[in-house]
Amino acid sequence: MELILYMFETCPFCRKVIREIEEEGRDDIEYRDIHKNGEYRRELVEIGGKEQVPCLVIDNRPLYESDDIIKWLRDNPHR
Ligand SMILES: N[C@@H](CCC(=O)N[C@@H](CS)C(=O)NCC(=O)O)C(=O)O
Repeated sequence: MELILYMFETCPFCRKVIREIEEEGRDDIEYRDIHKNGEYRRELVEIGGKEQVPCLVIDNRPLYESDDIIKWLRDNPHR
């Protein structure tokens, strides 16, 4: 499964999600910082339809909302 988190560093909702990822000790998620890379920003809008972070893209399907992302992470632990 391909997991990509679109984010930027100072976004508090992103930090909340990243804290969860770190607490779970996951290494299966690629971070794409939309403030550091314009290509990532364009990708996010193309995949998700809006420039809102955090967005976890799960095999090309966008999941917005930090609480929903955290719930998904807990429901789908990395093995
Ligand atoms: N309710 C959302 C809020 C996310 C949010 O407001 N993110 C800000 C950055 S800190 C953003 O992307 N704003 C741009 C937009 O919503 O278009 C969540 O919990 O994920």
